[in-house]
Amino acid sequence: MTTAPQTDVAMGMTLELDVLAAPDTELAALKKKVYEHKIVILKGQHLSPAEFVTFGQRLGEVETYYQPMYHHPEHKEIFVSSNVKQEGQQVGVPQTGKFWHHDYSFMARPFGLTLIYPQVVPRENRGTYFIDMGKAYQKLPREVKNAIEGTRSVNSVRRYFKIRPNDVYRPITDVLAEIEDHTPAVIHPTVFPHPVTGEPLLYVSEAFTYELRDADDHPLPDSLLREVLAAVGQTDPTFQHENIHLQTFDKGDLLVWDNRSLVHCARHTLKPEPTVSHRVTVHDEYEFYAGIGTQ
Ligand code: 7UC
Ligand code: FE
Repeated sequence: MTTAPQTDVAMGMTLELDVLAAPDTELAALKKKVYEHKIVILKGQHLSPAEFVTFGQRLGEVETYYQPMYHHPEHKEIFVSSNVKQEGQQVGVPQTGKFWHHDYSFMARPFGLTLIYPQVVPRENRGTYFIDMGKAYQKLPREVKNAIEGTRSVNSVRRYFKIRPNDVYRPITDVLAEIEDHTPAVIHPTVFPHPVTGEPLLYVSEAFTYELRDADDHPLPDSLLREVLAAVGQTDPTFQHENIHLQTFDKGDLLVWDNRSLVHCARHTLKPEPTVSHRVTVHDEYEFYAGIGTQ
């Protein structure tokens, strides 16, 4: 384990890999590259939906999204983000993830790896914004680091839960109560070491984190959470903050990223362009953070 900040490693690298035929040793090497560079772009992929799921299963335990509305019609393991109708039918959900978040941080056991395989790539506004929350943590002012030491973050999907077709005509209080019942707020450490690199990671997001609590479970002033989110770049409406990285991709690219280290935000398209992407999410062989679920 190293605890040194990885300030000299650039975010994102490309790799050529036959993801189905590669031996397990190469998949282990791929994961090491993901933990080191945070994003790996696998070029020139031609995978069917079933093969994409198989690749995910080769990397670990695939997590199926908790809401069926997002599922690929034939492969529930694939989360579909799409604004393109198929035979007049909506498949998956349009406009997903247009807010800074870690995937599944509102769940008790988030996953370490997110895989995105774009199917229809927009011509103009392609790409996803990322912030490396390990590097962002290193850059926090000392007094902010001190103020959040030993604190915990409280996370909920409630602000970004999507109204489902069947929710039409339901009283909003029923929908809100259902969200709290099915996905109650969860508590994670505000900072935890990456299980592989040892790098301290700041685990808060503008979308899902709604409160910080001290070690005795007392809420901290909202101003501290707002200060942290602003300092790392998650409240910059221009996306010009120095921590923000725009990762572009082409058709045939398959992105694998470190969902412990990175927050991401889908690009706000200026024009409504067709966009479809398939996502598979994977628990790697490490605990999300040491001791998760035992507190
Ligand atoms: O519709 C969406 O943007 C889905 C979001 C609330 N959750 C994605 C995730 O994996 O956390
Ligand atoms: Fe996401």
